[in-house]
Amino acid sequence: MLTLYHHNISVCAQKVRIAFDEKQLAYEGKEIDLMAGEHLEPAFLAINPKGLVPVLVHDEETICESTVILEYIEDVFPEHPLRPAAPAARARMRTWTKVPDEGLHIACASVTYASAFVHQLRAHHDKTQWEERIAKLPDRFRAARQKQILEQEFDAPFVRDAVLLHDKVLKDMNVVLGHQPWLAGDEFSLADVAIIPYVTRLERLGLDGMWADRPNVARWFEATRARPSFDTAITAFRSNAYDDELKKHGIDVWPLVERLLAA
Ligand SMILES: N[C@@H](CCC(=O)N[C@@H](CS)C(=O)NCC(=O)O)C(=O)O
Repeated sequence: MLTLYHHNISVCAQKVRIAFDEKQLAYEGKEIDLMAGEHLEPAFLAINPKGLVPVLVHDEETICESTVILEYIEDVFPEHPLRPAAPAARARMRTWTKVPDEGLHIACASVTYASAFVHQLRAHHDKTQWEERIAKLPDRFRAARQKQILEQEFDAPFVRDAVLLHDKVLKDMNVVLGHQPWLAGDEFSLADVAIIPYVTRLERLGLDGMWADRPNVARWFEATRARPSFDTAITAFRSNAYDDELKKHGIDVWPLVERLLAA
C-alpha cells in the first residue's frame, strides 16, 4: 500500500505524482493543507518532523524527501523505468535530480513566496498569526527566509539570487536540450520529472518570458505537457485558491524579474 502525503501545488509533491503516473502505480493521497498550517500540527510532525510534504508511506516504511522517494519507488517498482540503464545516462539523470536539492527548490520557494504566497498569507492571517506560524517552522533558515520575504517581498536580498538561479538552470537546459530530446538523453527520465514542476511554477507565475529566447526549453516544456502524466499529476490538481493567485501576482512581478535579468 502506497500513501502519499502531499499538497495540490507543492512542486516536490508534483514530482512524485508524475512518477506514480508514469510508472502506473496506484496510491492513496492524503492532502495536507499548507496554507492552514496542517503540516506544522503535531499529527503531521509525527510523520515528518521537518514539517514538509511530500512523504511516502509504503507499508511500514516512511520516506521523506522527494528525490529519495523517486529513487525508492524506482528500486521497489522497476517496471516502466524512469532511470536510464546506461551508467553515463544515469549519472546525467542524477546531476539533474540534484539541481532542486542544491538550490533550485529554495529559489522556487523564494520567488513564489515573494510574488504570490506573501499576499495569500496576509489575506488569511494577521501579523501575529503569521509570526506564530513562522515560529513553528522546524527549519530555522526557512523561517528566517519566510520572515524576510513577508517583510520585504521582492526586495528581500536573496530573491534576486533566486531569480538568477532559475535563469541559469533554464540556460543550462537550453544547451543540453539542443542535442537531445530529454534532459538525460533520448529517454524521458527522473531528470525531467525533477525539473518539470519548477518550469511549470514559473509558467503559472506568468514568468514564461524567462525562456522566450530559449527554444529548446520551450520545445521540451511542450513535450512534457503533452504527456498524460502532466494532466494527471499537475493539471488535475489545479486549485483556484492557489493557481489563480499565482498568475495574478506573478504578472505583477514580471517587470521586476525582467529588470533583474537585464541588470
Ligand atoms: N527537499 C524537500 C523539500 C520539501 C518542501 O520544501 N516541501 C514544501 C512544499 S513544495 C513544504 O512542505 N513547505 C511547507 C512550508 O514551507 O512551510 C523535498 O524535496 O521533498
